[in-house]
Amino acid sequence: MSPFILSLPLLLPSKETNPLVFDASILQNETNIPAQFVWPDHEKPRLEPPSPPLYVPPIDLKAFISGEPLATSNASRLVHSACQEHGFFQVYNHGVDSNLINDVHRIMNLFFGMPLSEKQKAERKFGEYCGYASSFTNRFSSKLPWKETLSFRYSADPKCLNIVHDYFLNVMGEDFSEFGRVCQEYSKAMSKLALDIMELLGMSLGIDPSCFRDFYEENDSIMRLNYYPPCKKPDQTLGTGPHCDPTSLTILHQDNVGGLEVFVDEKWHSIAPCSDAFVVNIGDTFMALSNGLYKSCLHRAVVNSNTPRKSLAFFLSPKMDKVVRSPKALVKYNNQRMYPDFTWSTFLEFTQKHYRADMKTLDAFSSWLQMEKK
Ligand SMILES: O=C(O)CCC(=O)C(=O)O
Repeated sequence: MSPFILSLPLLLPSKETNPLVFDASILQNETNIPAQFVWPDHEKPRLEPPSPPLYVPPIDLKAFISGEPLATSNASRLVHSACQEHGFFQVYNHGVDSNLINDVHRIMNLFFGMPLSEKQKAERKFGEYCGYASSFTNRFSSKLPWKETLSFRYSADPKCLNIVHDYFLNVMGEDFSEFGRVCQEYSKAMSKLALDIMELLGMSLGIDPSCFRDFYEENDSIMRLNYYPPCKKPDQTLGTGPHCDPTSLTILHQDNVGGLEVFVDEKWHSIAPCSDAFVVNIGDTFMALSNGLYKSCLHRAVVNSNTPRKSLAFFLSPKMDKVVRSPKALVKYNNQRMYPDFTWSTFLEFTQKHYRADMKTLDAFSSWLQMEKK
């Protein structure tokens, strides 16, 4: 057995007691990757020939915000068709300072470059969604993703002004004050951007643009830093397995390495990196809010043999107790409500107990809610 698997036995031991851990600094040089990271043949990525890129319309957000009628209707039209088809688009001229984005990439290099024992000070506990995790090893015993992540909560509630900074200080100590400050600032910028995008989504659905902006004003979101070490067998594994985001809206910044893929028309398509733009996608909760008009689509990340890859994902979510209920104006399209009312806290709990690596989480959750109500 390879030395980087720190605990025995090889198969997943009892969840709380003895989780597997991997040390990326060793694992990235292994030519035989551990069986837990080898995905079944039908799910292995086809790296050659590369999947054709997906067309994700670039939206000039500044032009949209300016309110200029032509720019506004163009943006709204492009977003409407992309979200009906697959739920992915890109925004540029978004107003987020490029120095801030570079700062997050810089601190990520520092964080993930630290020895495993240091990173483990922030280790994510079983059943929690915040903290450092390598490969979700305490949740699954097979099909492990080839990545390390650091996740933390962001809240736009004015009572939680320093929530991210405080998190870093509490779990990592005073030396991480600068990390915390940068991540706090970045999360705040993402929250602001998400609210602008919510206006655009509202307009594209033909409803009052303030409707969704107001709904997410005090959002309770999750920020995740993804670090994908190189892998000597990139055709055997996946950095992030196929999944739909249960959250509302994801705003992703990827470095220039590439690896994000989306499942459209029964094929995996890449989304080329663009450092000036953010990739935006609809999550399950917004799909419910739009009464199923906008799609939450299956996506994944592949890895490569030479270059580490980084991505920053901001997962917008409503305040925990807000009721997710599609506005009346959107019900007329389908003549019925597609999903029962729910709160994000119930859905979050459900996803932690009943993980599904397919497009059916929202359907399974809806059925479960209806059963509970009977
Ligand atoms: O890294 C990427 O490109 C995708 C990340 C992702 O899908 C996730 O963190 O849920």
